[in-house]
Amino acid sequence: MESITDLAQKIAQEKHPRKVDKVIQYGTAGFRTRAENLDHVMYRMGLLAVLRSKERKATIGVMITASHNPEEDNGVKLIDPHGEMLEASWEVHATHIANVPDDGLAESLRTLIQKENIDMSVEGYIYVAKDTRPSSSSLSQAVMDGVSALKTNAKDYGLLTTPQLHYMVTCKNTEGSYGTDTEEGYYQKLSSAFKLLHKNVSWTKYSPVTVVDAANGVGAVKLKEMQKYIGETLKITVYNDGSSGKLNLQCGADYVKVQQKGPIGCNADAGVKLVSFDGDADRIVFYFFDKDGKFHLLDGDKIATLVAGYLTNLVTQSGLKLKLGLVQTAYANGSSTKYIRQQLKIPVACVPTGVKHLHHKALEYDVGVYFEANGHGTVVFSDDAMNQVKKAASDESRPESERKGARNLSTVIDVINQTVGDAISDLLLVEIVLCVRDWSLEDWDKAYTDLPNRQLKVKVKDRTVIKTSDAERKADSPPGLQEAVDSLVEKYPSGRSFVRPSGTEDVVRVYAEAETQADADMLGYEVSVKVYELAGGVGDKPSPPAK
Ligand code: G16
Repeated sequence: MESITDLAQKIAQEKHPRKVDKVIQYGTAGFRTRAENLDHVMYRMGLLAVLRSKERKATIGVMITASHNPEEDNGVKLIDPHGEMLEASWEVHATHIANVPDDGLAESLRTLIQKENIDMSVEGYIYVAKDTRPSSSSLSQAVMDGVSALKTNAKDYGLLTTPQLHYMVTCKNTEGSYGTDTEEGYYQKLSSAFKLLHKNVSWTKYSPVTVVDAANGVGAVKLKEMQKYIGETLKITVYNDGSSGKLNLQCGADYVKVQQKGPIGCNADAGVKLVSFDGDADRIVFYFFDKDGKFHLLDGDKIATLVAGYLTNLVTQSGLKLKLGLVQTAYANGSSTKYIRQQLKIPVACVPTGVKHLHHKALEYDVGVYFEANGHGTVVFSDDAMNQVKKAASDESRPESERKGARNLSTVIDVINQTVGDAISDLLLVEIVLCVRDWSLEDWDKAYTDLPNRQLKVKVKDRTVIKTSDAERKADSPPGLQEAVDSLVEKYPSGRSFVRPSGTEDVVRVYAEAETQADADMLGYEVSVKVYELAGGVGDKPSPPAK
């Protein structure tokens, strides 16, 4: 009789054969490449999700998205039981299963089952969702085929933002204590807490009007849905909503952050609160134009400082002794790190790119605020901190002011999607802080001034030749590259630069900051040339910045 793994292989060979030889790696946030090369990967990730689910004895999530990448790409992110990204040791299994030749698939599955000691009689369960890419439907079907090949049930949510699926997985695995695993449950929980915090606050400078560029992605659909629950409390206008433009093309959080300008279709008066999501709505950046038409960006660093400052106040007011910390990556602007240390006086850690690293580090604090400069981040509270807050909120022996602080903290916790960075939840959180502080975006922007910076991409033959250490701030290989970067950096006042291989695109990323924009642009360019020369650049050499 054929075993279940043999059967899974047979289905792979017949319906989802591996047609490409190129090895694909589980990157910063899962597999990501041209959609036409992903069918077999998706089928196999359906299989892998089932094994992970049986091993963890919990529901696992599979999100079909390539987030900020162009529409032609697609990808898959696997979600572990507590809504976090797939554990690193299983990323290795995922890469192996994704790349094994078709006729070796059954054997590889058996080896994995044995290695992880998986009890195949345990019933697994999988939650699946997808973004709005044209390729997402058939790729989602490939995942479902993988799940059913191992005789396991799945719930297909259809269209969701990535953070919504993280949320659903957590709700299911906490048996509802985190919330209800439905879209309505998500909107209800976040919007009720938001409205409660917004109530009875008066303002003169804050504006409850926000204009959102949804990157022509799934965030548009879901934010419009959220608006129904929020009502008049916050008036959201959504554009780049997928009705005409292409996903992430000249729009979205990544475009705005990297290009340091408004997206296509952005046509706002001075001071209007503007926001961009990315393609799967797990990133958010804010910006505005001042009266001289100058563009001001409030990125993940600024969001982190705003939120951390607010939470610190609430913790102090509640009288609780909770340790709050902030986590950033090398992309964090030097001015933000200085502000966090010197003004907010909050401990700050630096980890490699990828929310999985930030999330993990943030869990070391009672209240861990983490944000990548690109707008990807959230806040996590330890179980103990959540219990303390809940208890303090109703502890009659405490002064009313402390109870009020704890009550507000407890409500804020419900606005936050703690499972992963969530553009919709982060939007509501920022709105609360701005409203309570009675701040316009200009007021928020004044907290500190970013050092001018530039991000560039360099195409190389094989980006894995670049190996980094010290939270990606040093390039250990190829030989000579770090020395070259160091001597370039020395030429520029307040200069800083690093290079790292992207985990979502086939490029090497270069970051540079300096005291003036011209210096940051020149430093970025010079470092890019060194990458091109020393790391096997292909195509045109990087061109100098426009004068
Ligand atoms: C993903 C990750 C982020 C990371 C970004 C860019 O974002 O979740 O943590 O910052 O990729 O990564 P890289 O520089 O390695 O390409 P998203 O929004 O695309 O899923």
